[in-house]
Amino acid sequence: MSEGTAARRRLKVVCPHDCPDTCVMAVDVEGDRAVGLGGDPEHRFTQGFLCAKVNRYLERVYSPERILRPMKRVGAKGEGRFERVSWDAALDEIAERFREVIAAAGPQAILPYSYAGNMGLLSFGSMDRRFFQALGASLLDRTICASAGARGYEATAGATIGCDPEAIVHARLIVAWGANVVSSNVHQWPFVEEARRRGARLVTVDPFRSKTAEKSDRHLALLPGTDAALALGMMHVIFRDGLEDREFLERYAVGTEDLRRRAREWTPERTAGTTGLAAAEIELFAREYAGTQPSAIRMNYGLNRHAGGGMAVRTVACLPAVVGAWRHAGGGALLSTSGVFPVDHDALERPDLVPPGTRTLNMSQLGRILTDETLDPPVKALFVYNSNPAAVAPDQEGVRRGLAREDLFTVVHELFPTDTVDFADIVLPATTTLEHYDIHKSYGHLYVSLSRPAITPLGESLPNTEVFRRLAARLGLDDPCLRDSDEDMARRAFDWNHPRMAGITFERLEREGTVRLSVPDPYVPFAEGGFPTPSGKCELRSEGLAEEGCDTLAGYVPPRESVASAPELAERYPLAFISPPAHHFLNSTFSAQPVFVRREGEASVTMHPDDASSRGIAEGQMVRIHNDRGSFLARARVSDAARPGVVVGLSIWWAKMCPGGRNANAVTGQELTDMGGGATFYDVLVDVELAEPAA
Ligand SMILES: Nc1nc2c(c(=O)[nH]1)N[C@H]1C(S)=C(S)[C@@H](COP(=O)(O)OP(=O)(O)OC[C@H]3O[C@@H](n4cnc5c(=O)[nH]c(N)nc54)[C@H](O)[C@@H]3O)O[C@H]1N2
Ligand SMILES: Nc1nc2c(c(=O)[nH]1)N[C@H]1C(S)=C(S)[C@@H](COP(=O)(O)OP(=O)(O)OC[C@H]3O[C@@H](n4cnc5c(=O)[nH]c(N)nc54)[C@H](O)[C@@H]3O)O[C@H]1N2
Ligand code: SF4
Ligand SMILES: [Mo]
Repeated sequence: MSEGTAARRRLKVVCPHDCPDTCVMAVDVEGDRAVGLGGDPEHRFTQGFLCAKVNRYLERVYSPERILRPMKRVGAKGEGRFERVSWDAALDEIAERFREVIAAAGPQAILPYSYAGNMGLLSFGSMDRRFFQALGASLLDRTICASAGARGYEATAGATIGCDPEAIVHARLIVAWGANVVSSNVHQWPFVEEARRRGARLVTVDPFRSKTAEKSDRHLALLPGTDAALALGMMHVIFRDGLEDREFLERYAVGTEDLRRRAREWTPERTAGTTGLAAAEIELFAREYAGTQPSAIRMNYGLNRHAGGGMAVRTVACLPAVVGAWRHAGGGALLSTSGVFPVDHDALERPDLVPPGTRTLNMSQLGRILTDETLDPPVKALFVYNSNPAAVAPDQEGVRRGLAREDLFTVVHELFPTDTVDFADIVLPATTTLEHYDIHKSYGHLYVSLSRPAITPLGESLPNTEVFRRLAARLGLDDPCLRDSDEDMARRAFDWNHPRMAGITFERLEREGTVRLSVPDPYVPFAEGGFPTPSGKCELRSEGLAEEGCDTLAGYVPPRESVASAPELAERYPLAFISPPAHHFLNSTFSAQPVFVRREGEASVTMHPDDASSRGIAEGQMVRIHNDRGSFLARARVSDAARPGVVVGLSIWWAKMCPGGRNANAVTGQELTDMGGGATFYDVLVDVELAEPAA
């Protein structure tokens, strides 16, 4: 059918990006071309709109910059010069190089590197895992985002299950805690607004006056990494004044007396000293929190990117039990809804294929992995997909040194010529969500969705699943699961017999596209206890943490790099540096799309007028942000949106689009969090200096 005469049809496709909202989009297609796109008006969470980024998705799908054919490196590593090759030639070369690596150093010298560039259950982790596991490659611990917070939350509540995001309309007090809802969870915002129309107040806990803090009734600008201290200070006031929900604690929590004793040490004055807040602010917030029910704490991951990130989330997650907020619809805490979905990861990923004794490498330490000469076997082949480590991984200098190794064979499966692509030996073209099949859970709502292709893959692009299916065949791997179709895998993506899937079948999903999990509406998971912890209660003390070398009682683990905890380092680098998401970027996705680059302007850092003037820095000047790990250049924005002592560089820019070719991760480090082996992106001390001669 020619395009001109084709009838227009509307199809539903799921947004696959790493975002809690997991929107369903309505896509208008004529012939084989998508011509329009918007939010699905029938989806209760999407509510008919998309974010500023995905509204312009067709510009991404049909971008002239898109990688549409396999390519092979012709320039030096890092240069990004390639020539076209056929899929056959590309797959043959990968198979041959993998065979050589296996013969010389064993299969564990091969490392897959992926994260959540695509969160579809198939694209994120299915045939890829099967392939690398059947091959015997090193395993990757995917820690770069949420592993600390998830572990901390689970220690307290048992699973990443929290209050129903839609029920937040019933809350009377909403706390955005390390969460920039307006930018990174924008479909939660209408529910917050509705609650406010009904009289709720919004308090934001964030070192930076984010877009969400700007729109809040109150903003508590604490020092980075001190959230657990604030939570303990609140508990001090709550217990001291008898504002706790004694009955809830007695029936549904363990460790209350221990926590009460610990909180006694956290007087408002001590808490003020640690958090940089005023004692009166802490008193007021604690009483407001305890006295306003239902109260909902919407955490996101901002507070988990610190040395004590696991404990921070764990301790904040204790607050709703202390005040009994879990009793009410719209009360409690929410970090992620992931744990509500009975995903059958074993069926998707087939961990039974992993050869015994296979090592696991932590993705947050890629620089070390690629440059450590004592690693046995060393990593000789790297396969990157769903990720852009040259821009997003900490310690950029280390990562780049590793990626530049002449003896490292690197494959990158991508849609765009990212910083990481520049280091590839072989580049493979990937599809967008409009072009492939997938099935989705969400980490910010309670709906399961099926996503079917709306258009034929552009150029020679292929979905992740098909690339690994073809590679498995090329390498002669013969487990039948390596030949499963996408639909075969989607049919096994969930435990359909789980009570939360009651009444939901694959066929129903095929008919309806999106289905709410079979949980009460509103879902009030812990109104009568029932925490999925070992004790069945909310674990203010969690014995399981002892094995991980952590304090079993909720508490405070200070930042690794702060003026208080590293005074000697702070003499040279006195400013805390955080690099949270820019409104128009999604990690480093969209960071080269012209319309969003225009809207974000250029890489910048916001610093408080006091910190700027003491360094002779004025608005708009080019500055160098530096520490012992590295440095990058950015435009200075002088504003009290950053609290004194804190510098904020909204991220993540492609490094090659920044002056000097480095972004914020030039100064971040590879040290890990207290729990979950997570990255510590916001646990960083720097100094800032003028990078241009004074006017
Ligand atoms: N537009 C947009 N949306 C996104 C993303 C994006 O890049 N852009 N990224 C997606 C991904 S991968 C994720 S994980 C989520 C992340 O979404 P969020 O968790 O909302 O983002 P974060 O950068 O983790 O930080 C949120 C806020 O925490 C603040 N913060 C930093 N350190 C601290 C601290 O120590 N304590 C407290 N209380 N606050 C702190 C930051 O200033 C920021 O305003 O969003 C997803 N959605
Ligand atoms: N300084 C600093 N660094 C950070 C953070 C921060 O706040 N500050 N945030 C951290 C966090 S929370 C996260 S989650 C990580 C995110 O880091 P990444 O997971 O690397 O996320 P992106 O940078 O968005 O890169 C994803 C890439 O996957 C590609 N992609 C999309 N769909 C597909 C597909 O179907 N197949 C293939 N093969 N590729 C696809 C996209 O084009 C994109 O280039 O970054 C971390 N890094
Ligand atoms: S990035 Fe998030 S908010 Fe934007 S369309 Fe996708 S799921 Fe929705
Ligand atoms: Mo993330």
